[in-house]
Amino acid sequence: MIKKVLIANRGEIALRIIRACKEMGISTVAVYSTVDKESLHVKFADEAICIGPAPSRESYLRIPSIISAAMITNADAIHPGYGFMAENDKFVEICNDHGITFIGPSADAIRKMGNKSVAKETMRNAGVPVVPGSLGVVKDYEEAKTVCDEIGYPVMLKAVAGGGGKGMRLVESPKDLAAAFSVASNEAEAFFSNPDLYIEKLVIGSRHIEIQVIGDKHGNVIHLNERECSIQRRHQKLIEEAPSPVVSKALRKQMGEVSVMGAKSVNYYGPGTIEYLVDAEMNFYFMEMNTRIQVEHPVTEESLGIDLITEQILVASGEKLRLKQSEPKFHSIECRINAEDPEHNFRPSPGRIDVFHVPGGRGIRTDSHAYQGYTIPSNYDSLVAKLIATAPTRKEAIAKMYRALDEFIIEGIKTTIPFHKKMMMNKDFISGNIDTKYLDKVDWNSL
Ligand code: MV4
Repeated sequence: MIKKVLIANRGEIALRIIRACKEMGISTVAVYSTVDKESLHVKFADEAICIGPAPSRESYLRIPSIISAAMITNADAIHPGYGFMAENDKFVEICNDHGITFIGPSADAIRKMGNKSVAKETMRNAGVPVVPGSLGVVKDYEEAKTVCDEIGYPVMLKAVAGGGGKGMRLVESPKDLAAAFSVASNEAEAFFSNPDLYIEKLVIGSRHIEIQVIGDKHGNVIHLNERECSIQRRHQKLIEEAPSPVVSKALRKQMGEVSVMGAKSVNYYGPGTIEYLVDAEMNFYFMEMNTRIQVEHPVTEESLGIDLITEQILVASGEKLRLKQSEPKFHSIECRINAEDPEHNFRPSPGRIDVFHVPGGRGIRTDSHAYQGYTIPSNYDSLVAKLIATAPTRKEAIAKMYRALDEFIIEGIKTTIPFHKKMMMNKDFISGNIDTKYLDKVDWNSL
């Protein structure tokens, strides 16, 4: 059993992991950059080690510093949270080489899912529906032309090393293909040091619905239903919920079953998420697999009454899965409260929080590393808090969320609270009539 965990992350997720460890009787080691010295994850961990200056490259992304911190403190495991080291297969191998348990999937599973074209082929072979397109990488314009003429326009050129909306390009007609192919390939080389592209037919009017899976090291994998994540802006999710207002029991079963098959095909263990595009006819297509715990994991937890981080640590230490697959028991919604000004195009608004009053009451959960007097640094993401409202029905969860947003008082910085209050009153949101283009005319070429 794991006795001491180093948390290779910051912010709310670091605190979330520390809380789970404490409840499990596991010691915790926080790492932090100089600007994060006053953050709650540092204050609440049993030990804390400074690993460098503010830029992530020199701290949270610096492998030797993280491994040294784990060795010095005798940590037997590292939890990567999300972002930073979470999907770095080399980091997993380095942990293994040092006898440190990486709390997450194998390096091999991360590598397979990290290459989006390999991931797609792997999923297709496992019986997961995929968007029609090229079989693997398209090596040049000639080959691209053949594929596109066959599947028909519009098409999406996607970087195999991309993901999360990075490295995609829409091509509306054959005359644009040659230029788009070379630009996309050059950009992919510049951004990801890998020029390889694959091609898909454009799926229109789509929703983003994802399936949570979890596996153990004994080959067991289950799914924990879906999350609806269609309220996004520039590929940043703002609202997530579980279950989706549009997924039937039958569709949930079907999406869940193929997701389990897909995860099993890469011997997946730990929590993971399989993302799907779902079109207006409720056809679903594999997009990508996230081989980490995600920001929005709390809505799955609250809809089922479980603790995913606890289960993640248990399976990492070799225990058999003890969760049982089951239908959602509650409806849970998460609003991401970011230090951004929704009235000015969501521009970042870091700075000192002068007033911080957190809402409470039945069915309300606030995951946050912030407090009154804390300064949101400008070096990292802008997440200040995740507000999660849970109730028996979606209608009640929305009403509860509105009430909690109204109680949430943050002064000193601008936040996305006013945006969320509008959304909770929006008739399209209330009716569940939302797709991924709801918030922005999709800027397909933004990298
Ligand atoms: C697509 C698509 C339409 N057709 N692929 C964006 C994130 C990345 N994981 C894949 N993405 C998309 N891939 C095909 N063939 C539309 C998107 C997309 C999107 C997907 C989910 C949520 C929001 C989105 C916003 C814009 C584009």
